[in-house]
Amino acid sequence: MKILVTGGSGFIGSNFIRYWLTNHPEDSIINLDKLTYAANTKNLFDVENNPNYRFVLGDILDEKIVDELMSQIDTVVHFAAESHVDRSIDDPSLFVKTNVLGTYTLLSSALKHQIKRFHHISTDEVFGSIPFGSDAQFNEVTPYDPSSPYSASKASADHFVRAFIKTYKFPATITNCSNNYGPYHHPEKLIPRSISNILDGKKIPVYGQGLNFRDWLHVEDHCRAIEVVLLKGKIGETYCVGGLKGGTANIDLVKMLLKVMGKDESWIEYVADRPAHDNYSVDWSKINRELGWEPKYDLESGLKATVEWYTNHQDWYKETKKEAEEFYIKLNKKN
Ligand code: NAD
Ligand code: TDX
Repeated sequence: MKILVTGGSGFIGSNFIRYWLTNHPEDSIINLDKLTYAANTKNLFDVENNPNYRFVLGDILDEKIVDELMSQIDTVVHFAAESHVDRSIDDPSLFVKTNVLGTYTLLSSALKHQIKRFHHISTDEVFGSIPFGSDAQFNEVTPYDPSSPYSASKASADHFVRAFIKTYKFPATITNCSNNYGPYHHPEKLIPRSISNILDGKKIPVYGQGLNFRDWLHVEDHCRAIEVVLLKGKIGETYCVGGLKGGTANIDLVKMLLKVMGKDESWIEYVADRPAHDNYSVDWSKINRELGWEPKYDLESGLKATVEWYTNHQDWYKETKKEAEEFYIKLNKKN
């Protein structure tokens, strides 16, 4: 395969590129990335000299660059997005541009160039929120009901992919996955923010009472899910991808992290809640039944490995963490 990866210098994209080049050395990858605040050029230092890898600095909204690259590849794996819910609440405009118009730009060019496969990476956040006390899970037929500007922009992008499939018989697949964690995760997000705060001698800010829940999926399990969909998935289909444990309350997750790091609960600081704060849990039985995928990582050992990775890579996050914490200070002053 000749793959165009978009947003390959971010968290999941860089893990995917490393995974794919290791497991499919016969394939080549072009990584189109704008290098926003969320990217880190150190994420792919070890593949930079791989002859099957090429980096192109550019925006998915730039039709000229996108058209030029589409003529050189047969498959697209589309990760590029503005990905942080708190930033979307602060200013939704870039989310509409990148996540909606950017996806549309890629779809039109891919259609024009008759590429063989377009795989769109989406999120469980498009389905809205699971009520407290319910053991329901999102699946492929759950109606869309986004809460944040971020999830609304991802839902809109998904609708365009689905409309292209129906209208033009466009060869696309979609995965809606739950919260990823693992190496190279930006320190603005809960798990890396918590670990790096502790390493820096600061408390962990928990929104509200910490009762909201997330379904944690190790990024390597996610990469294997994308792989199985690319190799065996049915064109036009959506697959939901989640972790082994299901919904875990943020406070329980933070306590697990503190235990791994040998700290007590005095390191928790309860702060103002996020507006429209959702709960997520994903039923991954379709991808299991039809394609044989299942997650391998249990949350306990996955978190232990992640704490170890961050402890050994404190230089990797120093600069990006500084910018992230400045963003949070600004956001708190506004609210
Ligand atoms: P990220 O924020 O870490 O990385 C996004 C990357 O996209 C960055 O490298 C950034 O520079 C690039 N990018 C942003 N705008 C661009 C543009 N206009 N043109 C080109 N490149 C651009 O994001 P992530 O956490 O790796 O998420 C990747 C994808 O997975 C996103 O589509 C996100 O919605 C989805 N997703 C993420 C999670 C998660 O837990 N992280 C869960 C479900 C779905
Ligand atoms: O400091 C914090 N304290 C806290 O309690 C932060 C940053 C978050 N939280 C809470 C809010 C959420 O309930 O932790 C949970 C996780 O928050 P984030 O790490 O911001 O992730 P989330 O909002 O769940 O979204 C993530 O998963 C789905 C990704 O950022 C999205 O791109 C993806 O689609």
